[in-house]
Amino acid sequence: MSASNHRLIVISNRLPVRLRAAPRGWRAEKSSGGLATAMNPILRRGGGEWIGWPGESAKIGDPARQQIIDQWKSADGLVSVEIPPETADHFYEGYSNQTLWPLFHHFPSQLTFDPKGWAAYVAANKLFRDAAVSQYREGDLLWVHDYQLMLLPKLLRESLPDAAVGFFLHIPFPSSEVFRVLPEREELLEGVLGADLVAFQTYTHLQHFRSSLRRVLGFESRLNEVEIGGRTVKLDALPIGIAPQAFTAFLGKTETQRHIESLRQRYQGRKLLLAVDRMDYTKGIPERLRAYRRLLERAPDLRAKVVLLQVAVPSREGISSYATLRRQVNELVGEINGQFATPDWTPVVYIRRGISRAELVALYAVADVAWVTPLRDGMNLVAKEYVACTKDRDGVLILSEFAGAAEEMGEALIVNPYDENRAGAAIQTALALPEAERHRRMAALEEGVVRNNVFAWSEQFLAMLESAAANRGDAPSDRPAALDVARLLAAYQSASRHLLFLDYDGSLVGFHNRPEDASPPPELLAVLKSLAACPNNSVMLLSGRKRTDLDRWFGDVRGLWMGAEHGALLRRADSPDWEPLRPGYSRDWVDRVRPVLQHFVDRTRGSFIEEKEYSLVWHYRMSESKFGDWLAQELVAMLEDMLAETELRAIRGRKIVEVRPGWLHKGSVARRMVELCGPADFQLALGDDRTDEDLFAALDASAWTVHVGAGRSRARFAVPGPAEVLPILERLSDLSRAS
Ligand code: ADQ
Repeated sequence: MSASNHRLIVISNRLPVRLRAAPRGWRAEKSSGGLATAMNPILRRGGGEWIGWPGESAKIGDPARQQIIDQWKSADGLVSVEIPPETADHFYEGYSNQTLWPLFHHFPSQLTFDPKGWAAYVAANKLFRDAAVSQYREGDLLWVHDYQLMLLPKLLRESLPDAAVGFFLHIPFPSSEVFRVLPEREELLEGVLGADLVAFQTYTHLQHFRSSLRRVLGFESRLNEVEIGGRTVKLDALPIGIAPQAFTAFLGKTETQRHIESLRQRYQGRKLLLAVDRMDYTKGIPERLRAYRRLLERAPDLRAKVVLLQVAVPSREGISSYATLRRQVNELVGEINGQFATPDWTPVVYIRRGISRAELVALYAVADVAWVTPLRDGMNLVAKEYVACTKDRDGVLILSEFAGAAEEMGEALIVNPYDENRAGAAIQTALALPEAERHRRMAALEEGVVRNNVFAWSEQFLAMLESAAANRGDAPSDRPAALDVARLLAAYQSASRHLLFLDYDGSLVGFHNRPEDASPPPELLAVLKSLAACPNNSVMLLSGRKRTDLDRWFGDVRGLWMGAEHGALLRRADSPDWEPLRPGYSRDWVDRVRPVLQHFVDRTRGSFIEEKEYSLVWHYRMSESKFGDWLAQELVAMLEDMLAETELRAIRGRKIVEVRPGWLHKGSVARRMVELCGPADFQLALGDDRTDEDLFAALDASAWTVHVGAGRSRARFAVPGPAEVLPILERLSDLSRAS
């Protein structure tokens, strides 16, 4: 159990209980899902609460209904969110289940845009917000679940800025190509980013999310975090598990044993293939049935020796695509049985209803093979439940490569559910596996299921949430304050040693269409000479430019330190030579990356490649601005994938995309400079773009970090543009001369 003393508030679309209209009054049904099993002990211990929709919106305010809801609240800490029927329909069946669900499972063909869907989704998320805000007490942990509530983290952040908010997505996050189909893609991403921690079932989903942040919002993220509005949002992959005991405990019960006995008798001498699903098009039920039919056609010796038992619990029956699926499954079952059945053998046994835990556990215990082949699934708990319940570790799991579970259950037979031939062949392989092999695989799977159980999962999530919330403020405020020049001058004057880092393009001079045109004006050269000549000063010009540019323009400024190519090359104040930050570095990669950039040059009139010793740069300042920005976003996303295994990074600057080694940034060279020059009680860093952010980050918190231009930065201060910089440097130089 987590050591935390914080109270937990779980917020999910559904409560772990459900209200149902009965002929006379109301009925409450309990859900024994994995989430409820995991959360209940934590909620009970900390006096926590669970906020959700009771699953029914009829007759809100009816006294008998209200009585149940009040009792849930006082006895079990279950807080009902009342959603008016009209909103509930468009929110739940509409936007959640007919837009987000199909799209997130890579089924754009099933997508419908309900015109009232989005407004209802927003309205419903606000109702959840109101409920959470009314229950919240300082120090509580708010844990938001799943795709129905993607706007809630941001809504909570606005109402409760200091609250610890976590978000877990149970379903897959789709590839950015699919995600960006959504008209409301920006709002959804920004909604989720209101949380302190956003977690997914697998790294693949996490990577997809990061790629959408990049392509849709233009946000750069690291593997495990992203910064927004001065906050750090932690990102992680935390695969959900089951509560194994909640299943194994049933193995010993008389009722389960009775079921096991009767199943054994009924299927004696035959191999039982088991499939258990919610009736949903993502679960691959028709595909499985077709694979089974193909198998029976191709392997006549298996006929009468196998039985496929398909349990499908009805789900979302009000949605037409689900009704179509149901018909399709009915037909396939009828066809297969019609084609192959004999008086004493039915090839497919089809159960279309929910079954009791005892029946389910009995089926898991006796099945020779579990056939778990969703077309797409966030995780899939059936796979884990089967593993927990196989008796004497005998049994084989066939698992779809498109289930999140496949990423951690490598000892299963992994199949592509769309490949009917191979999926059927996997059954033959499973049935032919030697006993020792079956045991070996099942023991390894079981070990994982027991270790990575749902309690470990929730504890890990909550521990990470606490730490993420505690460190939320570590991200520097991204809105620097206007620079108070008088204070800067006073600090300079009262210090005895000064260290100055000056970026060039965009900071000391404005931009030119061609980089070679940006030569320094005489008054700038004069002030640099004067500052560099002062013995109490160490002044470094730190630029992304090539050394030849810097030599040509500043080679005769005595006493000036220079860093070329973001500091890959260093020229000391007392030397005309350049020394590399990493001697012996090989630039073999350039020939591989150049053609990619060339491809973008060919598509974008006015853009060109600049080749440096340590990097390649795509410049698009002269091309159409919106198109260029959009292509740059695409290019960086593409390069991020291509370069994932290398030390190279693709970085966006002002109207450029630069590819260079990850270790090469202004922060490294600034640290080296501090080592070489010794301590200074006044540090100033001036810069205008992304590359300067590394410099700002590397300096002490007391350094005068100044962002040149508008917009976000981790610098403490800002000035409007390069025009303001020269007069400041001139006044510093006057002070130097005066002292
Ligand atoms: P689901 O899509 O509901 O969950 P899944 O993980 O398979 O999918 O869970 C289904 C649950 O329902 C299992 O516990 C299973 O035992 C039970 N069940 C299914 N059919 C049943 C039947 N006929 N009778 C009784 N019980 C039945 C979503 C995501 C998943 C993710 C979970 C948890 O879609 O990918 O694994 O959340 O995060």
